[in-house]
Amino acid sequence: MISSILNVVAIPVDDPIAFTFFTGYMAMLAASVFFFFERGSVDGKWKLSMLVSALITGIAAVHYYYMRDYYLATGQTPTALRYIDWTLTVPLMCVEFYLLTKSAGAKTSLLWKLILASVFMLVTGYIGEAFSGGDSTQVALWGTLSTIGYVYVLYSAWYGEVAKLAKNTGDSTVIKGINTLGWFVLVGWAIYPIGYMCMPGGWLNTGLGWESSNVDLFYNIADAINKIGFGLVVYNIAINSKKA
Ligand SMILES: *C/C=C(C)/C=C/C=C(C)/C=C/C1=C(C)CCCC1(C)C
Repeated sequence: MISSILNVVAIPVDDPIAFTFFTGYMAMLAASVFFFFERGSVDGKWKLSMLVSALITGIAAVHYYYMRDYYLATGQTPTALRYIDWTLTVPLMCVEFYLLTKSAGAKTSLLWKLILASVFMLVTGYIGEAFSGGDSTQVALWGTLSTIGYVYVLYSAWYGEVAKLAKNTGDSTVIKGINTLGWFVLVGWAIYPIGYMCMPGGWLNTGLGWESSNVDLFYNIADAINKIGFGLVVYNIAINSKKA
């Protein structure tokens, strides 16, 4: 009664997914405030990277605010909100790679290739999630297509253009930082396909009987690791790299 009058949304004590939605929201918000204010204390050439870090976690915070409500009100996965969030934040992570390697001559064509690959990854993933209707073949097909986009970004960060440009910066802090971001893409980003395979028709769901509600658990944990982690790596580069 009171909760409906005041529009209070309670978090059940036995619902870890609701818990991660709320914690995720708070963590993203705090990270965003941190990156935004720390932007003022780093060298000028890193200010834009810091702002992008703040935008990534800030955009995520707003989406978590709504996703948390959606989940609590319906008990369903907020697929559309999730993918809107990712479609804005993942390209911004590509912008981070571009900004970090710009001093070594990164061109906007690199930025567009990374954005194109990540948008391809997300559009195909969205089709798989929103329209497969629990059909295993569809889930696997769209998941496989999506993985092609993922592998492109992964390759670029480890062996491709991003990795080569990082070396050419001649700045050991940038080289180490990009290497750490590469690990985030390899390990942190790999959590997402695990969540994806928990949905009805996914291998972990049909094969191992993992609950489909785990989709959001994996996505929420992965988002906190990757979005805040990326920002912290950038912050670390900004405060430790040699002054230009
Ligand atoms: C802040 C959000 C991030 C870093 C989101 C990353 C999302 C992925 C790496 C998603 C990847 C997927 C696959 C590789 C296959 C299955 C479908 C996806 C979209 C979950």
